[in-house]
Amino acid sequence: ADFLNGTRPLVRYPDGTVKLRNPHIELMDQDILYHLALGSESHDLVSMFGDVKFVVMGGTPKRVEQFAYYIMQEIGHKLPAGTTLLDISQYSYRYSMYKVGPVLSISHGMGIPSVGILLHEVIKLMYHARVKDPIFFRIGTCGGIGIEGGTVVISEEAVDGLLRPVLELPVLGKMHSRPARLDKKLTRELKALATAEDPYDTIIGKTMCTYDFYEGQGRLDGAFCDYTDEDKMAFLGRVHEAGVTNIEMESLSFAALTHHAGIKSAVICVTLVDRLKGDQVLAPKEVLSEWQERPQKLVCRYIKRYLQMK
Ligand code: R2B
Ligand code: URA
Repeated sequence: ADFLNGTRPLVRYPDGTVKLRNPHIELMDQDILYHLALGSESHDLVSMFGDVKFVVMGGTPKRVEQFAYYIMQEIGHKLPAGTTLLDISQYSYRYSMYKVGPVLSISHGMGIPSVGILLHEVIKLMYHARVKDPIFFRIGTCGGIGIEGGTVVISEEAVDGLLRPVLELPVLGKMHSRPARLDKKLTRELKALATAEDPYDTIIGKTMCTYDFYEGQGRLDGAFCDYTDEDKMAFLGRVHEAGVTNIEMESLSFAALTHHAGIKSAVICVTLVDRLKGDQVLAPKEVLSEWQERPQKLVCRYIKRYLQMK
């Protein structure tokens, strides 16, 4: 039924398990998921991860650990007495990963290269573990354009710093580009889970994804700046005009690689600053931490709804 959505390529087996668009992997004796500290022969990936349905990614190890504990409480998942959640990828010293029943919560670091490496390995993990029809979410932070701090933005599309909806990557000396598509239906379903009681807005918008936090996002407060305040405001005005509501640093890769793998995905970010009013993230840390729970709440509602429907 997912295929009726019409946009994702047919890269799954009839039972919904993830098919890899790489003929080399099945010919290998073992596949080491180096940055996850896992391997297809050293670990029984089917029994460890075969029941996964949701992969939730966020930038920092702390946030994804928090999300794991939060979702555990919300879905009533019980750990054996006296035990705590384990960071499955702790010995990678790169990313953190927690598993709570059908939910994997994984940190992706900052920027397109970091999330890209992780997605290669997590998509292969889905394949090795024979996970069926997984759904991927990114819960993140961003800068808003013309919206109040603390607003939740669900991305309908990801574009690069030149407003192009594609992820470009030089491969074997040539530029390759992949469409950065997100699941429209999933986006609408998430939006429908925002309620009038939420003391903040949840909107759908176009997300600009950049290679840098400072100059790449038109900030005046980096170590370098070769443009004026007027140049910056003209740029933000122009992208706002083109429909951009928020700016962050991973959505392009997240959208492009999940789409290429035939995996349904969504990006939900909370705005930390209105870029039309300033560049620095000034909100106190208690406020920032409450704001960062907002995308988690929305994804949690989706997961609970899904599990109740089963
Ligand atoms: C949002 O926040 C980070 C930069 O502060 C980056 O990972 C992003 O996309
Ligand atoms: N993350 C970003 O990438 N940009 C912001 O302005 C805030 C968070």
